Amino acid sequence: MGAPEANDEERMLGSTPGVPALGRGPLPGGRHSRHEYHHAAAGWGAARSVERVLARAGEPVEGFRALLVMNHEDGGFDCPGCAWPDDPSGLRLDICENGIKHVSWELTPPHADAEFFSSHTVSELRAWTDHHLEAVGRLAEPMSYDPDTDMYRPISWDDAFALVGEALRGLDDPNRAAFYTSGRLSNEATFLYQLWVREFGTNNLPDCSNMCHEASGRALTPAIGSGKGTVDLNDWEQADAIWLMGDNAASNAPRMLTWLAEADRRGAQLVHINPLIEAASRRTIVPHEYADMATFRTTRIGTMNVQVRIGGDLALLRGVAKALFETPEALDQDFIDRYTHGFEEYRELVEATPWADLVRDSGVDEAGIRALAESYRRSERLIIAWCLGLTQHEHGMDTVREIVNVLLLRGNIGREGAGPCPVRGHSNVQGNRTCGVNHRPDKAFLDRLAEVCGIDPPRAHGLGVVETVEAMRRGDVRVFVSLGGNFALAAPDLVATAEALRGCDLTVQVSTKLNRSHLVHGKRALILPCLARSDTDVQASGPQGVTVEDAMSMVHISYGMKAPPSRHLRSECAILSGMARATLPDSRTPWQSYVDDYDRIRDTMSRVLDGFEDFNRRARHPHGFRIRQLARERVFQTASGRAEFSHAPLPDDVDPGAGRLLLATVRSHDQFNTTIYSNDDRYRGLKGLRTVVFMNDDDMRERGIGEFDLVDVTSFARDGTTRRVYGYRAVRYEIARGCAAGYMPELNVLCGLADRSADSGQPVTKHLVVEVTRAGR
Ligand SMILES: Nc1nc2c(c(=O)[nH]1)N[C@H]1C(S)=C(S)[C@@H](COP(=O)(O)OP(=O)(O)OC[C@H]3O[C@@H](n4cnc5c(=O)[nH]c(N)nc54)[C@H](O)[C@@H]3O)O[C@H]1N2
Ligand SMILES: Nc1nc2c(c(=O)[nH]1)N[C@H]1C(S)=C(S)[C@@H](COP(=O)(O)OP(=O)(O)OC[C@H]3O[C@@H](n4cnc5c(=O)[nH]c(N)nc54)[C@H](O)[C@@H]3O)O[C@H]1N2
Ligand SMILES: [Mo]
Repeated sequence: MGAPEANDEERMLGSTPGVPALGRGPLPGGRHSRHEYHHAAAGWGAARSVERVLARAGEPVEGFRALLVMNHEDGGFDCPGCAWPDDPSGLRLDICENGIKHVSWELTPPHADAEFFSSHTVSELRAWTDHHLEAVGRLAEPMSYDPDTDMYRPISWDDAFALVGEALRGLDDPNRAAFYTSGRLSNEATFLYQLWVREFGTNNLPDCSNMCHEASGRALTPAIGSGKGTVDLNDWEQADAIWLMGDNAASNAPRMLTWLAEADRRGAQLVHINPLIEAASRRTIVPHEYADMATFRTTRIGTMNVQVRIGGDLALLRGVAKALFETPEALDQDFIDRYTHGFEEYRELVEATPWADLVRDSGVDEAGIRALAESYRRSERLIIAWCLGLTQHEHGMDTVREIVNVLLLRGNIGREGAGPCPVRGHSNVQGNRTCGVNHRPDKAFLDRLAEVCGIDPPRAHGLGVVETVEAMRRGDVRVFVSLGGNFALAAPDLVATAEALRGCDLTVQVSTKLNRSHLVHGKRALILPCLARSDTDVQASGPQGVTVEDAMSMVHISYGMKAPPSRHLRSECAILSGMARATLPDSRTPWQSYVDDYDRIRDTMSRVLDGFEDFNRRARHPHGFRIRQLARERVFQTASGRAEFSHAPLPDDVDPGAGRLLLATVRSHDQFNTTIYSNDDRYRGLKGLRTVVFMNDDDMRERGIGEFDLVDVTSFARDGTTRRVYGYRAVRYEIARGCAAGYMPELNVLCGLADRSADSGQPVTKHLVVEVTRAGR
């Protein structure tokens, strides 16, 4: 592993013709390999990989102690990884390989300190890969960018807050600032954040949801009157069919494997709908079954794999509906009559759609679609779960609504063991929305906020992620504040996003680890280091807990367990209150009192937020509480007061054009979004390489491309512009014909700002139109 070189920055962008691109993981040693993965998902390979990560983190004993209480009812802290719920029965140990990686990565020593920053210029650090930046360790103290030396220098908290306040008060319009959130922020910090931002006077609250499940929330609301799923883990125990659409559970929600394996054991139908055949669709050892791991006994999971083409899910679901309509007894007519609206129109639309169109658009033959419908017909209770494979598309909202349509046909909403289940990403991304991070807040929420908090919140909608990048590029947004996350690498079109950030007067990053967003900064820049979820948080009234909401609307309190790695760190609530006071000197909001005792934040929240009554008491209940979900009780707060069938036309963008492919950007097994642990992707059988394009054998042969050949990838954006990465490697994979896949964030280069859904505003990062050619041609 060599030292980084100056042109490595270019190579990470893949922008040098004829030179192999560099991934954002550890510097590759030049060796990469491919093997078929025959073992179970989450078996011994997972255990060994955990060992390696813990060894690297350097604090195995502390690390293990923190891990063993993670996700447990008595005093543990909530896993900062994915949003899959804990097991309320406590019967399942429920820690997973990837959760362990995320926590141990958080528990690293604070080596990103003043000494570190005084030894490296920012230009020098830019040539480091993103893995190396985070591997430095935890951020140790507040730092401010000094343009004269091109280095970050220590700054006191008071001076940092004053700088933020001054910059914001100096703007001629509050809408010239934007405030980003990544989904790890606690509910309490989220509430303070949006309160500060709205009291300051803008709704510019872009968040990672804008790139993640925005389509799910926006589609579910008009369909069932709530933007959230209706199921909980009890339903997962009762379902006799579970469809997993566009979700790589083995890597991204490993604790779900437990539930899939149990469902399989009781004979439930499990269907994986994905253009890639992923590991979780075959066999697994569920994370808590250590005895099984010792004996290599695997649990079969996956009764059916439906290899849809990219963007073909709506057509597939409509085909299922078409087959169901052939046997009226398959429909729950009673439910449809009592609880739904728009059924006849939907039936006409479906019946008028020829099989040929459905087969062409889904990429699944008629027999395959009918087999799926038959499986549904045989199942009494169906859960349809989905993740990014469905949302990061132009027609993501229509597809989510088609899921609801298909569930409604057999009365599968509002009863045990059935319903829609968006699998959320970040551990608290759902809670961020509930607690007010939303650039399109509804009137009722703003009215309550105004009344309870005595502020006058702005009413006009604010900017989402891509709109923020565009506004920064135009010079309309001058100050950018980021609570967690890594905007510079997570947003589309990395080159345009970097230009946008560099144009700002001030960028402020509240973070735990060094990342690209600290190096791609505004004229002035601050790094404000905060406590992580695993750190103890002591304020005037004593140790503080914070709450999160999981993907199934369960809210529970969590306490950090470990002494903070540096005494200079502050909690997110304290940093927010410091920035708020400096920005709003005349504010009547009791900022300091909120920080002294988070119960006071929760008291205010209980008066503003629906379903948070008696918040302080209920959050301390052993497993917290479930936010009431009316759709679960078949009360649909929609325009008609019933669940709404939708009537979208079939998407018109499934054919990328002659010679072109549709490319989906996905995660490897060894990364958490922009945090890259290694260059391996165990379940896909790949070692030592991230700059790859997974392709179908026939598509490779047609282009004269062999395994590991160097290829260039050109993308065609909607505004007619093209983007290119050079020096990637083709890898043969069981992926639908005409489709390709590669890793985010490397391939974010290929997604133009114009490549976003007109419906949801989401970048279409699972639906890029590309050409793959042998390198140098
Ligand atoms: N370990 C780990 N856990 C994570 C994360 C992580 O990076 N690492 N990220 C977290 C976050 S923020 C999120 S949002 C989730 C993401 O969880 P996932 O949604 O599982 O993430 P992706 O890797 O983007 O993969 C999406 C899946 O969609 C499939 N797909 C692509 N296009 C289509 C399509 O057109 N139709 C269908 N049906 N499928 C398609 C891909 O083959 C892939 O299996 O995971 C969360 N959990
Ligand atoms: N092409 C493409 N692009 C994508 C996606 C895709 O599938 N394809 N997925 C999108 C999705 S689903 C998402 S959610 C976004 C993710 O976008 P982000 O949420 O912006 O990115 P992360 O990589 O999760 O952020 C990691 C950083 O968060 C900071 N951090 C970690 N823990 C904490 C904490 O407790 N507090 C604070 N303040 N900071 C912390 C650390 O400094 C770390 O470097 O990316 C999106 N971008
Ligand atoms: Mo996400």
